[in-house]
Amino acid sequence: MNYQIIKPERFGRVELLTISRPASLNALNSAFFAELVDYLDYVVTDEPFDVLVITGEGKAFAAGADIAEMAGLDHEGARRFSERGQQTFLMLEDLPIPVIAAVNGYALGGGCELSMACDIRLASSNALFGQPEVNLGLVPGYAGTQRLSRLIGLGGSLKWILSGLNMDANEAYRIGLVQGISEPEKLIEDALALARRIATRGPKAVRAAKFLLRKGFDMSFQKALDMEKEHFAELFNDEGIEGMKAFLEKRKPSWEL
Ligand code: DAK
Repeated sequence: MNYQIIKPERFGRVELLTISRPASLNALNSAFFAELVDYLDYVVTDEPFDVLVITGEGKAFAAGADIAEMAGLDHEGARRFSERGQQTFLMLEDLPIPVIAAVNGYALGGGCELSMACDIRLASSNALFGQPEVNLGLVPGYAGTQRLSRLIGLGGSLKWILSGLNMDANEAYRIGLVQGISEPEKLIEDALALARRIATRGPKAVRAAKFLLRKGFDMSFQKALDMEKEHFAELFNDEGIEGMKAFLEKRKPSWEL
């Protein structure tokens, strides 16, 4: 597929994906979703790199679902619209590799929901987060009502979603929505540095750790522990052996097994 809106750029074992529709503040429209689904299909099938970083071009990460497109929907169309967004963001969340959102500006509505489907959020100091759907007489429709409370708790989520207020990067950091703040000109460098750091750890261990954290979150504690034990043991069949051997031999591990 020839992408018009998403722009992938490879940096070794890390890929930077830029949402590029700056005249509409990267508002998420049908064309964006079609391209993202195609791209995620390719990433899941080929796993051609180890960490994905997502950012936006210009002054927005994404200012929400495309209101001009949404305004024409009827009841059934809205259900499909919401379902497509939910499924796409689930695909993103379920990628076997880690995904970092480098939030460079507005992350509102669907844009905030997109960042929350990523595993880690780094924000530029001028980023603005919010779920302003109630200002439009709507509710978040891309899992915002569910992911925000899982990330920051119910009380804070009720405050932000019911008020439709925006929060700045410092507030987002304080409540745990973002995991780091960078000066705008350093954001991509910092996000790529974190991505490279992750990409040079044991690739199977990183994938297993993401899977355990994500899947275990919605399971009973005991079931999650059983699952952890199995993945822990599995790594002793290959990568873990090399990692521990390298430590004892005082050398860097070679993950090419
Ligand atoms: N959709 C479409 N176009 C948008 C947009 C959006 N979300 N946000 C901005 N734009 C467009 C503007 O219309 C403008 O276009 P032109 O007039 O130049 O053609 C251009 O981007 C630049 O925007 P502004 O001129 O407004 O720029 P400012 O710097 O003055 O203001 C702003 C920036 C981010 C404060 C402002 O643009 C703004 O308030 N934007 C809307 C933010 C917002 O409300 N976002 C949430 C969208 S609702 C559901 C499924 C999904 C959802 C809900 C329900 N179900 C199916 C149930 C998700 C909903 C949303 O995400």
